[in-house]
Amino acid sequence: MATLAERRWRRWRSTLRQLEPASSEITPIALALSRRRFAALSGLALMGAAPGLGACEAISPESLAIDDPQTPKSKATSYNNYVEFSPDKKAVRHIARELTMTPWPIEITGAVAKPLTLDAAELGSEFDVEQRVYRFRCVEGWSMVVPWGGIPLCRLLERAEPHGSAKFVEFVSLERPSEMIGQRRGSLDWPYREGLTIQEALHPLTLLTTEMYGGALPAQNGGPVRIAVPWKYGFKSPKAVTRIVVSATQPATSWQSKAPSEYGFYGNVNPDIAHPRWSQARENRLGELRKQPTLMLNGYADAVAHLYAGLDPATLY
Ligand SMILES: Nc1nc2c(c(=O)[nH]1)N[C@H]1C(S)=C(S)[C@@H](COP(=O)(O)O)O[C@H]1N2
Ligand SMILES: [Mo]
Repeated sequence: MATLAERRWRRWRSTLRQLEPASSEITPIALALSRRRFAALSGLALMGAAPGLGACEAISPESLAIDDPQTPKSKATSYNNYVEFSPDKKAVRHIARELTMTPWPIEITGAVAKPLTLDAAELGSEFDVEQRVYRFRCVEGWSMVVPWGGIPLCRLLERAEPHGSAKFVEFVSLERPSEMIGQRRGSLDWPYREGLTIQEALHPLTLLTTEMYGGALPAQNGGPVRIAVPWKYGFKSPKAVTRIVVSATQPATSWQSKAPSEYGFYGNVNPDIAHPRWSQARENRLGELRKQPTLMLNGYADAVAHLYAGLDPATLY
């Protein structure tokens, strides 16, 4: 009997074969950056092609344009998954108002030559803030289209100079039960933790997000700083990030630890692979009555499918 993970992997493998025939493995950072396959695959502009570590690829704005109408701000900021505050999506924004967002130190540490700590308030003066309209798909079946503003995560990572052994990046959210009243309950093992492979973390679509709809990121949406990874289910976009840890080993993540058969480490959007309890083929945009088809890798397959050829069968969902 094939396990659930094996069955899921088989379906992923056949999907990926169609999308991208060549194979790659999780590689050390230097090799990942030398590949430069992202630009070739997606037709995205490759700028500042410095050799070796620290070359962050840029994305041309045209390649990011999407036809989908933006979700009204009132919807995107009033229906929130944020277990640190409440399991009630409509209550989150009221409770999250209590969160003190200054000061907000963000530490980049672990397998890096130059660990650094920055305050969220300094990010906008230290780095260029880019505007990105992304699709966002929750694993529960609702979705939205949001104009975020933020800094490509690779810009921060390059400043910290990851070691050649770096293979993963872990994100640790705030733990402050005095304000985050949901943390007084053991619904998750606090703090909320998420993670990406180093290639995913360095991918130019991965955004350290500080703005939404042209203003500061509200507390209920993860302010002052969250991650946005548009080709993955929403739980892979952690809110209230305070620590970014580069490591050689795969970090344990909150949802995977809680329900490993339901939420994998990768969490990639795939309409062909059902959640054990519901189909993922369709989604409901916030504010819309009808459901619409979910796109492979949330519509970002051309840009990211190459990241997933040849991965460990047991983990790719
Ligand atoms: N720290 C933290 N990050 C989190 C969550 C959470 O509960 N805590 N929920 C995740 C889930 S399941 C989703 S769908 C999105 C929701 O983001 P939104 O409220 O901005 O729509 O945040 C993700 N990031
Ligand atoms: Mo979610």
